[in-house]
Amino acid sequence: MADNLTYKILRKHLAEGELVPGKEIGITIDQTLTQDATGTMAYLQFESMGIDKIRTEISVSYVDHNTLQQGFENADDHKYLQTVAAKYGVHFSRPGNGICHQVHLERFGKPAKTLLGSDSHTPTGGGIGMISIGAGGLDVAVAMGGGLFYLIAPEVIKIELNGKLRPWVSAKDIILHVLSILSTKGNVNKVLEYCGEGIKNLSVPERATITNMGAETGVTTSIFPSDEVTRDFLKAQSRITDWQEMSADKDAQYSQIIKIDLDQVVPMVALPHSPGNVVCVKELAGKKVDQVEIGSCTNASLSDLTIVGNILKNKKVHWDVSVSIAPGSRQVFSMISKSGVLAMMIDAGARIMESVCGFCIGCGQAPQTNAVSVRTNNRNFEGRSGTASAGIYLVSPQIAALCAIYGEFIDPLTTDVGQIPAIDLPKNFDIDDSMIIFPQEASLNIDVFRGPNIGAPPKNMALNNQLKGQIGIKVGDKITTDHIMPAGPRLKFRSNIKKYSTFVFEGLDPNFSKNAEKLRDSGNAVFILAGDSYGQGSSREHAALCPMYLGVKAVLAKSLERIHAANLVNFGILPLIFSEAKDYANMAQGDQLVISNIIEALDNNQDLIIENLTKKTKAKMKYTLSLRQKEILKSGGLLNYTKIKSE
Ligand code: MIC
Ligand code: SF4
Repeated sequence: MADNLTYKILRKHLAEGELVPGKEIGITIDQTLTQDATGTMAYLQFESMGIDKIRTEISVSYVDHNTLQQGFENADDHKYLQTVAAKYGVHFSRPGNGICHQVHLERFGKPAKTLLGSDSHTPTGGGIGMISIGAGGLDVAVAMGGGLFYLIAPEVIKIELNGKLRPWVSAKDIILHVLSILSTKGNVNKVLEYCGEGIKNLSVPERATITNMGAETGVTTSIFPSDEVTRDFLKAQSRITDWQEMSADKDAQYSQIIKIDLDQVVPMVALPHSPGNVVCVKELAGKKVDQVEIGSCTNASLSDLTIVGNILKNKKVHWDVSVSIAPGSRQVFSMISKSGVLAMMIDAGARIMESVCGFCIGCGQAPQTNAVSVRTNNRNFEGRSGTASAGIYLVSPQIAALCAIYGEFIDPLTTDVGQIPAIDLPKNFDIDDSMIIFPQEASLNIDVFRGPNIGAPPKNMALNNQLKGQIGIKVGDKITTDHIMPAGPRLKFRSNIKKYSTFVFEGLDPNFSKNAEKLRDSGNAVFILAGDSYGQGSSREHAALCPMYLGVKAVLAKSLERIHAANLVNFGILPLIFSEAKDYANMAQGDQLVISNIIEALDNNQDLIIENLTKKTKAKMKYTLSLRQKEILKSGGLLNYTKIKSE
């Protein structure tokens, strides 16, 4: 049977189910990664499973999100992560070693393997030819313990790249172009598989920019074949033995084919407040820019920053623009310092930041009121930067560097900015893994450090046959996990669910959590009413865990995003979809609802009926749940389900 690359790797890892698009399958996971923001909860959940040691080939715990240490919380959490990693045999990448996806690509990613990460940009690993999927921390904890990861066998879309990019046009423009075709909606349970002669001219980090930001379309993952380019990258990382060739069979089948002529791609920009609002940079030419931020797991590789440095060389950043640069990893940081690129940046007037997520997740560098902030990362959700009134514009490093110099948007294809500097990249990267703590047998008896910010993960109760309660909030389309569970300064409370829960929906309704708690304490269920694509963006399971803690029992939406829908199930919250959109329109915050006969309906695959006592109407709700997921829901979440199964 001729397989595409995705199915080739999935077939090798298939442990349960039938590999047919649309059906639920269980796959084995070779590698996992966590980052600190989702990691503390993932390891607390892992600990509660009572397993003595991880069972994956390799699991890595990165600290890259919460690195601003204002107060004890983050430092305490780092120590918890370090000690818990040592105890269970997890590699620990210390704060400052770099952003999880960048470091994983450099040091651990392997073609043909499966990687599950508690971060939605885990598909970055697709750049090296692995099946890399983002999931909630609890799913990653289960995988670390040797459990399967369940997903819907995806439809695979072939993206054929032909030709060669023009000077000043880059990999970022390719993925922005793809986003302009696919948008951020309607791509759940699909995989983007890249091929065509055009990929030969794309390095592994460039491919990784494309697979990284593929997450914004909502697909399960994206992947490139493993070829000579992959081999050269692994060789340069002194990891040639990790290479193997992998590509699709000749007659492989795809559900859709998209052809892109790279010669025709132009510099693109995603306008506020969605990565799907893509236009050509030309359309913004002349628009004033207030801030430029270069970095993140999308665009902070050695080649990205070497190009930026050379564009800035012997120039000064515009007097009215604040420019910061954060290298993607310590390897990149160290190499640009030795090559002179760092000096080019400093001399131009750029502010140099730690190699962490930083500005991308709103930890520092919040722009001024109403700012036009030009950034090289992957998300520009409203308020994510830390300044609600600012607009974030997502571009390539090349365009960001031009904005830094000119103080306005410039299209280098239609304005004469000179030739793009030619850069020479070294044949070998500098290898120094001393900021990674490798697990040692001797440390297995270690005491795990727990600061006062660490609280045990709350548990849910088994699902009731009837839910009676109130709509706690009504929200519109494209609500992101950043809307549900704000990051930035709130991030440091992620290991303390009671405290973090007080910020649920903070920006949309500051009273939500107080009201929900009151309802919960008086024995009422809380319902969330949502439009299309609810739960876009990050993998943060706190967007399900904290609402669960506040008494949310069901999300009633027009449609739901993959990772968030899975997280809702994992925490025992019903993910329900309106059969008719008009029912969403007819409901309002405060409406009293009853859902009856839930268990029987789930068992018999029947729609659930919501009775709106306030409006005296009824609404039919659908759901897409596997048998396993129904059992998880009935048990009150994945932790309860796993316990019941092992008894
Ligand atoms: C993001 O880019 O939104 C994050 C912050 O990395 C999240 C993870 C998180 O919420 O901690 C993600 O992408 O999953
Ligand atoms: Fe970090 Fe931003 Fe990448 Fe998320 S998208 S992992 S916050 S750099």
